[in-house]
Amino acid sequence: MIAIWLVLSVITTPIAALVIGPLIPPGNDSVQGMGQVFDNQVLIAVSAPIMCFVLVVLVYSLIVFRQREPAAEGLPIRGDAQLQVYWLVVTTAVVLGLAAFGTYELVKDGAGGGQGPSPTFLPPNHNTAMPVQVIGQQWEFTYRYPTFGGIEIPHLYLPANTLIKLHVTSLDVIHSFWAVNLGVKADANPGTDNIAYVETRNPTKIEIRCAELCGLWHGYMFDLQGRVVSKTAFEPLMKAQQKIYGPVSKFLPPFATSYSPEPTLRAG
Ligand SMILES: [Cu+2]
Repeated sequence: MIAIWLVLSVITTPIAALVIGPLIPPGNDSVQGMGQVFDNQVLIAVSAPIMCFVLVVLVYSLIVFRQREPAAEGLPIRGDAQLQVYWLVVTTAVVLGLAAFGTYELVKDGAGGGQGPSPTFLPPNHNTAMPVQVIGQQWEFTYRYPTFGGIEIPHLYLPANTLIKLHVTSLDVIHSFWAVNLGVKADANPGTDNIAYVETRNPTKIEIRCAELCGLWHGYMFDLQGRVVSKTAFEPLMKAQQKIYGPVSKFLPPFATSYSPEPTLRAG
C-alpha cells in the first residue's frame, strides 16, 4: 500500500503543483496575485500526497476488506498506538506548517486584503505608494485620485509596475471591492478607511466585482473597463480624465478618508 502511495505521490505532486496550481485564480497580474498563485501551488502540492493516501486506502479497503462470507471483518485499528502516533504527528505537522507558511505569506508584502485604517503589515517602499481611493455605493464603485486634483472617475486606471495604496470606503452599505485579476479583495465599510496594498505588473485589463451582497443590483456591480497602463501612458490618460471630470469636482465634498451622505455627519 505504501509503495503504491509513494509512486502515485511522486507522479501527482509535481503535476498538481506545476500544472494545476498555476491555473487557479487570480493569476500573475500583480505581485500580490503572484503570491497567491505561489501559495496555491504550495497548498495543492501538500494536498496531493494526502489525497493519494486517502484514495489508496479507499481502494485497498474495497478490495482487501470486501466481505466474502458472513461476519468477516477487516483488521481492527482502534487502539493501535503506533497508528495514532503517526496520525497525530503527520496531521499536526501539516496543519502547523501551513499555518506558519500562511501567516508569513500574509505578512510579507500584504496579501491583497484590506487591513483597516492603520495597516500592521506594510510592503517595502510603502512610503512611495500611489494613493487611490475606492468608493463603493449602491451599485457602483468610483475612484478618487488625491494626486490628480482629487478627481473622481468611473473606471480604475493604474500605472504598471507601481505600488498602489488603495483606500477602500463606502457611502452607504457594506460592499467589498474585488479586483479579481489583481488578487485584491477589501471590504468597503461606510465611515471607514480600509487600506489594501497592491503592486501592479504589466499593462492589463482589470476585472472588478462587488463581493458583498449589497442590495437589489449587487449582481450588476461590476466593471470590466479598468486598466493597468504603461507608466508613460498613465499621465496623459489621467490628464484627459481631469479634463472630463475636473469641472464637476467642485460639486464633490473635499477629499477625505471617508464620507457620509449626511452632510452633518461628514467626516473631515
Ligand atoms: Cu456592492
